[in-house]
Formats: sequence, structure tokens, C-alpha cells
Amino acid sequence: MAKPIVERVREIIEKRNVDCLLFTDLSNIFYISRFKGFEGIALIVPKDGAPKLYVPKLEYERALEESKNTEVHVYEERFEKTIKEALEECKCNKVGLPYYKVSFWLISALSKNNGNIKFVDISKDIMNVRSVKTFEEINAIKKAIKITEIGFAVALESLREGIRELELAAKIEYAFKTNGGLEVAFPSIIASGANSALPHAIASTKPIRKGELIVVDIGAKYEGYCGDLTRTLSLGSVSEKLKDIFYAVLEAQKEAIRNIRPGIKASEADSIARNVLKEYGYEKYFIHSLGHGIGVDVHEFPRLSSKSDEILKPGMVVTVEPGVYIKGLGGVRIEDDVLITESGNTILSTYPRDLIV
Ligand SMILES: [Mn+2]
Repeated sequence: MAKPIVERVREIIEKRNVDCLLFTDLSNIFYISRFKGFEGIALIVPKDGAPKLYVPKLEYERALEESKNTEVHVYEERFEKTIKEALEECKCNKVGLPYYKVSFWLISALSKNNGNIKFVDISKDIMNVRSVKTFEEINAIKKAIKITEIGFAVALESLREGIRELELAAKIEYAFKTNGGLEVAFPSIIASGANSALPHAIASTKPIRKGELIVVDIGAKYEGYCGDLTRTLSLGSVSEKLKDIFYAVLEAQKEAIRNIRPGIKASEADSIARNVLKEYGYEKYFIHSLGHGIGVDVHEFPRLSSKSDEILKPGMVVTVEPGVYIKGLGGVRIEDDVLITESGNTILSTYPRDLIV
């Protein structure tokens, strides 16, 4: 049985030799407490006992209802004053916090007139804990993926000459919401024609024309967890050159997925896909890394990048998304979500990939 999330997070206290952990960002707080905050919230994880959640009065009832195994406190003073007092009360002088998510404003306030307080960065520790998913988290991601896949069916049904990228995005997001995906994981990318050469082009008012490729990169969220999938569609048939790019990307993706298993370096997965594109002469157009972990955030650890020093482990859920982008011509990206298992991997997304003519 996997340890509960709170206990896995608590191990960081001993490992980093601190008195407690402090989180003020919404995603780490949701990850640990299951409370979906809005702003001005803090979570202190002590050595023993329940984590303490600090919320403004207007969030109290919701925090009580949503949060699991936490002590909910309302603060009526200023936010930073409340945290300062709470740390004093639990005798936390050495505080572990994720530097990548903490404001300098808060650190300055906590340090003011308090020569005893020390801070230790636990960014890497919390990212590593979050990278390996529990059974419940994997189920939530699977559901988010199922809802996301409905979006592709809607996109294919609605695709016609002249429809605007934004209209397609609206239809997809309507389907997410009516199928239990309360939020989008990120702004939908519907990039047609020349726009498809921009990896992060968000949907625009551009009408979609015959002979264009359309990159559809979408993600629904379910119970706080993200799906993240991309399909490249075509309206009518596309040029031989675009087809050549499409099948090179598809092969790169399949080859990477075939090789993803526990124990391999994340950077190796990236280079496997890059090498396939090299054979086709497209590697210089693959201008991002192969993939990333997904979870509460759409971009989490590990990074499947040439610069990554991480090793893939069972329980990680990563995207595998090679792409080729040629300015003026167009782009192709194909993205699936893969669970690393004890023996290899399982592709969590099942939607067909070969969708061009
Ligand atoms: Mn992605």
C-alpha cells in the first residue's frame, strides 16, 4: 500500500532537517489538503499532528468541507502576521518551503524583526514527491483524459470550412464542462494552417480552411487533476510535405513510448524521439522537450528533456509529445499521456492518432 500523500510530504521534514513545512501556493496546498483555495491561504505541515490550514473567513465553510485531515483556522489579522504567529506558536524556526512558489514579499515579512528564523528550499523535494502518483491520483488523471478525449470527437464532428479556431475551442470546452470536467487544464490550443507552426498558439478568430493542418492541444481537469493530449487533424487532404512531417512525428512518438520504462533517464526518452526525427531531417524543427509530468498542474516533474537528470519511476505519469514546426508551412504535434509501470508503461489515452488525409 502506498503511503498517504501527507505522510510522504512529511518525510521531507526529516530529510531536510527542518521544524515544519510551509506552503502558500494553491497547487501544493490542494495536493496535500484537497482544499481548492482562491488566494491568501497557507498550510503548515508540522512534524506531528494534522497539517494546519489558514484561510480567510469567507473560505472557512468550504475549507472545512473540502479539506481532508487538516485543522482549519480562520485568520482575521493580516495574512503575513497570521503566518508569522502560527510559526512562532509551533516553535518553527527552521522552515522548509518551496522557493519556486514563495513570494519575496512573504519571506521579507516573516524575517522582519526575527533573527532566529531560517528558510530551507524544498522545491525539488516536493516536486519529487508529487511526480509519483497514488492510485487515487491515477484514477483522477484517467478520468480527466477520458473527458479530454471527448473533445477530439467534438472537434472532428464540428470541423468544417470557415469555422473559427475559437468556435472549435468553445465547442470542446462546452463538452468538457457537460461531461464533468469543471475546469480546463490550460487555454485550449487550436492552431490551424500557419498558426500550427507556433507550439503555444492559443485559439484565435482565424477561420479554418481546406488543406490545413489543425493542432488541437487540449486538457480537461477532473477532481483537480489534468489531462493533456494533442491530436493533429486535417480539413480535407494536405500536401505530401505535411503528410511526411506528420508520419515522422507519429513514428518518433511511437518509438519513444516503446522505450519508456522505469530506470531509463528522462533525457534518454527525449533523445530517442529526437533521433527518429533526425532520420527524416526534421530534428531542428523539434523546438521543445519531449514531455512532462502531469498531475494537479499541467506541467510537473519529471521533465522529459535533454537537460533533465531524472530517472523514470513507476507511478509517474508523463506526456510524450514530439512536434515539428516549420514557419510559414505549419506544424504537427501528437501527445499522449503515459503511466510508468513496474514493467514498462501503459498509455492512458486511447484516442486514434492518425487523423489526417
Ligand atoms: Mn503537454
